[in-house]
Amino acid sequence: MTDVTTARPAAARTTALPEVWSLRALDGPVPAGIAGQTVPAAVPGLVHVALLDAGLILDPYLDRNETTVTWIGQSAWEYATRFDYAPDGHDRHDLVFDGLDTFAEVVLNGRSLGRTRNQHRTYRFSVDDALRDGENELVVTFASPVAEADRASLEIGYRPHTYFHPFNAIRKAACNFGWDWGLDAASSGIWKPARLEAWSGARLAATRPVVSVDGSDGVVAVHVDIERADDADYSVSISLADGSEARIELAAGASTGVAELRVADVALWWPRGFGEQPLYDLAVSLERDGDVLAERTHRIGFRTIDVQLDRDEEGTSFRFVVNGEPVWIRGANWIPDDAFVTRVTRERLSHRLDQAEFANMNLLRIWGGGYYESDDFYDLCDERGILVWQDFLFACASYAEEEPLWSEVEAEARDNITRIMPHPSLALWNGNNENVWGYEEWGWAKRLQGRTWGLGYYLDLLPRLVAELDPSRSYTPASPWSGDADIFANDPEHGSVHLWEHWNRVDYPTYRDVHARFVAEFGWQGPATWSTITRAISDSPLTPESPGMFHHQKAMDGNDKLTDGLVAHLPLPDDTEDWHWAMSLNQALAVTVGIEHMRSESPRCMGSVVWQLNDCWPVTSWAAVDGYGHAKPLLYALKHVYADRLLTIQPRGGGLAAIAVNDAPAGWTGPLLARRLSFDGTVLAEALLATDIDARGARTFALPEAVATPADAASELIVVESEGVRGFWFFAEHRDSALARAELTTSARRVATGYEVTVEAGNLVRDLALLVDKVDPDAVVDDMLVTLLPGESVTFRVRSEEDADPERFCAPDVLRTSNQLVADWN
Ligand code: BMA
Repeated sequence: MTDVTTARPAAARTTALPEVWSLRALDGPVPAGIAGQTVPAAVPGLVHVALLDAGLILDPYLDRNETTVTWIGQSAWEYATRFDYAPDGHDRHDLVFDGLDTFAEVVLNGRSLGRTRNQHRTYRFSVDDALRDGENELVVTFASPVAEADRASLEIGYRPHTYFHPFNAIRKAACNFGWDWGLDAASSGIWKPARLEAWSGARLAATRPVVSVDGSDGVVAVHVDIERADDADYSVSISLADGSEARIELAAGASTGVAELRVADVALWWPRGFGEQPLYDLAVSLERDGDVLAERTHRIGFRTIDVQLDRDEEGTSFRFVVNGEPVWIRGANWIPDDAFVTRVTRERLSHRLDQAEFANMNLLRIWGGGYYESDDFYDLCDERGILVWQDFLFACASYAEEEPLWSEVEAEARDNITRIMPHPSLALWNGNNENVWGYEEWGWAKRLQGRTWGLGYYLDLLPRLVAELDPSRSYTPASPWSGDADIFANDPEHGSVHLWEHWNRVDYPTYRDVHARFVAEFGWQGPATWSTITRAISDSPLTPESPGMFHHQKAMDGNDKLTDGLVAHLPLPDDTEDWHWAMSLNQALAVTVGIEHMRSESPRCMGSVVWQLNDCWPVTSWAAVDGYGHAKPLLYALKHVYADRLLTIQPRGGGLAAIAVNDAPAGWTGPLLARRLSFDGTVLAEALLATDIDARGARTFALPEAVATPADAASELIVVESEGVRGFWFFAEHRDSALARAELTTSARRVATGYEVTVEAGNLVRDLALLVDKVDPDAVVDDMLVTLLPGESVTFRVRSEEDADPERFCAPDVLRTSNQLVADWN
């Protein structure tokens, strides 16, 4: 046991519990070799991770090993530890668990402290009747989450849900039971820190800084709740880094208070791309007679954030406005970064957010089938200016509103709103993922036979709790959401929309047929990077549908959809590495088409949140970063299409138009050159257009007919450029175009940080990419998906510590082009 705080007589004292406990299976279909064994288990941690660390199970991320660990979620588990306690003079002692996953009973020295049924809550047990001087034995048992979900689904009554288990009958991360990108591996464990807290008189129960901006002043109203063990007079002192201070007096009987601090000429917190992220330390301390009993700090930021859903002549807006400035959202959806989420460290989150920043993103939406994220996640977003949209944890299902769920949801929401609300990056609370849409369109109403389905959470309970605990934050009941319960939730003209028909059934050029106000989800599948696939799957031969590959594709008819989505654009290769490149490229092309269109409709459309940034294991999915953290080509496409300045060519009014979208803080004034070229580089027509685009503005330039009309669609393109920004339009799909074999002159050399690879194009080369992970799985290249006109060249910078032959980067399996896929096929 380690002392975490230095004790003064009256000061609360926190003692961490041991970091390693012992774990054993209690009952269930436990394999003979594991039954009866006790293994060390980290706390925080999960059963799967402990068994993996002990070498008792196969890595479920590899091959089809997932099927060999299903027994774990069907079994009951026991975590046990011992700790010493010596009387410390305090009169109250609590065991605090920040998270128990999920159906636990906590037993101290043989005495049951209570049972839990909600992974997303914090639990505090008073242990004064059970704590012993000297050695204490603490046991936490977990019932099978699979069995408990099944049992609860009968008790509370069937409710429609997606995928394999009734996750909606209990409060545990939905995707832990499998998803269309997820591993079906429900775990158990003490998944967040646990500790013993000793205190006397009173303790700080909650501190909620409600931030606003008043003229040039920053204002923070600090709400404080204490838990009392006596009737003494307490005071709370509050100080802000700028030197301002305030006090709350809590006389006998009073347990809550609020004090306001004002900062003159406050430095505003901005999302990235708009300004700095100044953070102010806010310290709150609970005192009695001058003695400090407890302290807590937050890092706050002063800004206003509104999400505006206003009726207008075109429907209903969906617009993020920060400090009065509309922000065009260049976002991605976020899922848990590991199927065993306790393995996600701050360092890993930081790396993932680096990748989001690399792709020029300014918002992440934490999707409701996962978790309320860790404090580290929000801290890092605060520092970087990445806005956070947080779903409440309801996804793709209907949810009973009866007890015990109603009270569990309320308790969970109170815990998490209070925990997360101090963060300036938090922009929006959202009631659920797709549940209103699902009710309206997926046939749930019939199956529900009049039962509750969750609307009471989204329209009543959750907005009430947000208004009470986090009154300055915006709330939407659902995603998608039209702004009005009487308007179809997924109406593109109203509010947020999820666009899935294109991937599931239609094709990606039809993104251009939708004139949305805000796209909160849309996406296209692609395989993981090659190094990830070959690390996770040992099939021989490895094919798109060999057993391991097929197992790592969780979407319904996923491979058929991949093929259907490819063949209109690119030939379907029969070689697996070519297939891998074609599908990876097509994923990037599809999302590019979608986002260029959405940005071209700015400001009618005010955001794109692509599905999805990350993965939780090695799998074929919609992610831009795969399950081992490697960027897929899509991440580079996002970097291009989310750049501050975008030039795109779009069909408009029967012809073509160049649209310049300027999300930079400065105007864009350079002239715009539009050329129709033959693939051999001959200029067939050109026009010089004057630009004058406001900061954060957009402008449409109709292209003259001579530029917009091809003589031979298969062998011509349009290039528009201005101030180093380029946009392309090809009149024909890749597969129907006269793209020839790429004529490349390459040179590669070792440099201090890795390699430099220079590629010169002798002819038109499309979508040049370096799949550097084939040389070194940890290598990172600075750009990808570059199109070169004849005679142009590009130098790629590869970060790598591997000592490789530089020429490897120029080999045709690494140095990829779409010419490779098309030329020999024609
Ligand atoms: C969206 C998400 C997820 C799903 C994704 C891909 O609807 O909300 O449920 O993983 O589609 O199908």
